[in-house]
Amino acid sequence: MTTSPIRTERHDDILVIISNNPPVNALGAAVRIGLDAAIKEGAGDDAIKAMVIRCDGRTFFAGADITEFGKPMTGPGLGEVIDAIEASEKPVVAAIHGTALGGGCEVTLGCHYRVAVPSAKIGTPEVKLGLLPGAGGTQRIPRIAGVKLALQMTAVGDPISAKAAHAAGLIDRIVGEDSLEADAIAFAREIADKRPLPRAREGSVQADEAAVAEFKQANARKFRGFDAPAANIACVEKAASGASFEEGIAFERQEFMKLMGGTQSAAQRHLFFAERQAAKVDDIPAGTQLRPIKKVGVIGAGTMGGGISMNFLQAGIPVTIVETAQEALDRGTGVIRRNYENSAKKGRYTTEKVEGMMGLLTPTLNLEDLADCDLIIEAIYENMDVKKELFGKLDKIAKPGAILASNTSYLNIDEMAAVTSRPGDVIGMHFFSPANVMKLLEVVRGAKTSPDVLATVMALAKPIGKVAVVSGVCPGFIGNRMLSQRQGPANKMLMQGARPEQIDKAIVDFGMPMGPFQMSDLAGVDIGWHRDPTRIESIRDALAAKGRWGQKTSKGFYDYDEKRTPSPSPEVAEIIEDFRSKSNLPKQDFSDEDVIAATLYPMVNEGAKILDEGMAQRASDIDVVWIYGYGWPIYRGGPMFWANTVGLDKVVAGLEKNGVEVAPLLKRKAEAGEKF
Ligand code: 3H9
Repeated sequence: MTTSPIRTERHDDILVIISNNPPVNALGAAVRIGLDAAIKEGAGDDAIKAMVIRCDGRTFFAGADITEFGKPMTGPGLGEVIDAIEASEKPVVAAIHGTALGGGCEVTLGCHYRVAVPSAKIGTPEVKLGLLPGAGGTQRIPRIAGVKLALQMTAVGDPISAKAAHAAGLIDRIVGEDSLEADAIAFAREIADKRPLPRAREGSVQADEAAVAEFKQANARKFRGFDAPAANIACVEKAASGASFEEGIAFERQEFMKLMGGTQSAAQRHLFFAERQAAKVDDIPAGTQLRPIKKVGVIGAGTMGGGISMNFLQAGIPVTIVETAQEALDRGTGVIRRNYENSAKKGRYTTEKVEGMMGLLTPTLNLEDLADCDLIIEAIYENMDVKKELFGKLDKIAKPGAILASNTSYLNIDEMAAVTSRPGDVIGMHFFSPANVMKLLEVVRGAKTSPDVLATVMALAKPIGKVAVVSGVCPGFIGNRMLSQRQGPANKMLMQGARPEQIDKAIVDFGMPMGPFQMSDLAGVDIGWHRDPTRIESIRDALAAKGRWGQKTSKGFYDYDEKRTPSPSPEVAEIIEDFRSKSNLPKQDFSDEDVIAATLYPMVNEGAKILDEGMAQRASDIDVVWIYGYGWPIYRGGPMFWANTVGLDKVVAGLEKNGVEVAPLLKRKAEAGEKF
């Protein structure tokens, strides 16, 4: 027989109910069964006057056990357990540390009282899994804390601090950081005889239609495409509608089940596990000794170098930043300071914090100053010869054991490693622009990269707020290699009569932040152009020759006004028509679905090749790259997950129809009825 994760301890007249279910005390079946039994134990014992629920380990219950979702349920449901706690005739006190999240937060709301340590956080992040708090949270939070906070907590899902929760009535007392149990027991004794017991279900909610309208408007952009926020809002509105608690709970259940059965929640739960899985490198043992990274060097103070530096400064790691000219160095450090000061204006940082971070930055023109750095990242322009020369120099300057990294977005890491005497210390760290904002870090493992170097860089991602994914060495790595498959079909559709704005719109409606032509305009139409205005072989050449270089010249595939609002360009339409009339491709009408199939299926196809070649460890890693590096809609779970939902046979048929050679792995999986 397995032992229960729940145990009880008696402290005279107080029963302490303790959960020990590492790593995060998820509320799985055994925990629910144990909690239910412990409450009955307290109720049935005349010597017990009150109960305290607390957790061992790093956190209070972090929610329902997500791995149980979609499986048949055993034991009592979480809602039933919470109802039993609330119905208890003896007071129950939640003693919170770490993060009381989702179902964990809902357990506390079923308790009659809540105490927490100052560092605790409380929240209902279910919306981030495409769900809603389905164990009474949407009905109890507004009854305790009002509509406004309930909307924020459920539909946005960010946890709040113990202090904020205390102010809102969600926490009754903040107790000592190191004396949670003793203080909770003392609190329980204080209130043991107080009646009536405060029960959240008995509270009433003040309707606040203005707050709902304002909230919806303020978050419209953030919620675009997602189903769960609206369901969370509807539940809170139900609570405030005068409906009884039971009616509210029935509505909550109905909405929860709808979301749980949908593709969006499946996609969002997939991402939750994919993100954590990505951090693991299959052939590197978990306990691998890491190299200490106490000081970082960044070469290049341009947009990338500056953004990369900011990540480390924010994490409290000193950075030495190198440029070749004083002016460029001053400009780069000036931009970093301005970015921080702007964040401070928005309340994200205090001025002291800004000064503290700037104090960790050492600008220099001397490459030799990198000699004491544990990690050196080059972020200079993409030219193999120049990078090789730089790695040769670094090899002589860097101290033994220092990690030498390149931020290249497509060049061969092995070639750079080969010019050094220490190829095992060389690795790719591909940050995405803006590097201080985008969460993805593509870590490129060279043929000779040592396991401890890879493990160190993977572990470094967390403190600097990145999600790391390992890629093998291939042109463009995982992300850009797949992206390169999108432009060709998009251009081909232009030649068949589609308009840039039509293609972009279909892709934006799908949920991507921008379409291929909007992206060209942002990146610069002239990037990679041969720079000969008389040589016009493509639409791109024609645009570049006319100075239509994108947003930076206020015209590219679109015309831009002074606020950078794009509008379709008659000149571009003419250029496209000119090319189209000279081509022998038949004119065609494209539906949005045609655009999606033509542009995104080839990306999935390339993903299958990447997987087959072992350039990505797993399909879910590819999904993480696209969600955190390119803004693929989270509710579609990434390109490989999305392909599964479309049906791999349909993807294959679409590729064949468009004359694309189907990747063998994709074909095999489709034929076998398998998924990625
Ligand atoms: C819910 O509650 C629904 C109810 O309203 C209604 C029910 C009817 N379940 O993140 P970490 C695993 S929905 C199962 O690396 P950290 C995680 O996969 C839930 N497993 O640690 C990882 O495993 P591995 C609402 C879970 O310190 C390990 O724990 N709650 C769960 O960086 C460590 O996780 C949430 O959405 C779970 N609920 O962060 C909270 N949570 O080591 C989700 C974690 O094998 N969790 N695992 O890769 C979190 O936000 C973070 O894990 C937390 C810790 C902040 C708690």
